[in-house]
Amino acid sequence: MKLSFRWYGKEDAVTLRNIRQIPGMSTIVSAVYDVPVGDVWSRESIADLKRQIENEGMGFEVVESIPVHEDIKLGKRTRDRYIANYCENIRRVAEAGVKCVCYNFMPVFDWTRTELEHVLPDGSTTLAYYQEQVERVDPLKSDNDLTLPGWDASYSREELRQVAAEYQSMTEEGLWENLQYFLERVIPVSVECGINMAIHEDDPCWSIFGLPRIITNEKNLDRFLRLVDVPNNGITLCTGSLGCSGHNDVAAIAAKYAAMGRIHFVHMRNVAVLPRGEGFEERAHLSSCGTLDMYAIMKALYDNRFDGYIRPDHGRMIWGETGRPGYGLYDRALGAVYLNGLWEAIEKGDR
Ligand code: CS2
Ligand code: MN
Repeated sequence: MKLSFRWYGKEDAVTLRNIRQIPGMSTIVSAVYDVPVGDVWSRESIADLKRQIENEGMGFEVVESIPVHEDIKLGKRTRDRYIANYCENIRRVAEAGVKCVCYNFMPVFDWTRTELEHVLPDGSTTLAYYQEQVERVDPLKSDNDLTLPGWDASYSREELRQVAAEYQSMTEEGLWENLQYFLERVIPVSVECGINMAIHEDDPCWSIFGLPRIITNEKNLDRFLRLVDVPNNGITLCTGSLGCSGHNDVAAIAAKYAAMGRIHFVHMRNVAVLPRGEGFEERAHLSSCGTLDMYAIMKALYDNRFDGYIRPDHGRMIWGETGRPGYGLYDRALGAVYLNGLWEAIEKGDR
């Protein structure tokens, strides 16, 4: 495995020097964050990221994310222009030495939580999703002033309502068709440039606000991989996104797709799944802190010869740290060290 860490660029309170000091850290996961979704990234911005990262002795090999414009997901006529821009971004990051691009295909909302600072018994704070709170928020009613943390702040309330409303007539099948249209155009470019495309599962992995979500379980991942059946069309295995539903056996899923060579990137995160569909809380990486067996997942990857990138996913806020929800330094660094430990033990146990 290649240990990696997400960095939000110069604006990030976590510095590249901080990250470099985590043992075993080799790769930075980043993106050009200051251009609107759908635009072409400048070569200068990409080169600048690369230069900063390499100056700290690490590599810039994973992009998370090149976001997919809503017009592509909606299948609008304007999508071809955005797909052309997407392909151009793939070419440009490939020129800079990037090997893997993470993205998602979730309508309107990326990850959704209802609390960003849920206090755990040890005084740390974490991201949590309570179904009952989600049900009280309906983004389709413009007179409803409730919002959820993590929503794209670039949308005004009214724009959010409008874009969400555009999906009302779309079925899951419609979204599948638009995903296929996108992949049929983008994957050949990624093959040509030697980039592995890695779709991120929907987070959480079920429909919210009546919007379709399709990258949610093993059956749908099978279908996804068959849409364009080449190795470059692969997945980001996000353990927390799949694992927040008790129906997904994450270790079995890891084993299956690693054996097929279709996992290019892994997000390791532990969650506590609440009973009776009440939701989930993100927890420390250690298996005993949540529902997921992190050892079993790492072993499944190892046993099936996974050799892609892994990063610790969201961390809690601990030791008084404040910052970007899920993306502080301390708990993610603890996560990285834990992943190193699991991997070393699995590897040596195998000799
Ligand atoms: C990330 C996502 O913070 C997170 O939960 O995993 O925002 C992720 O970057 C996107 O879904 C991938 O496009
Ligand atoms: Mn993730």
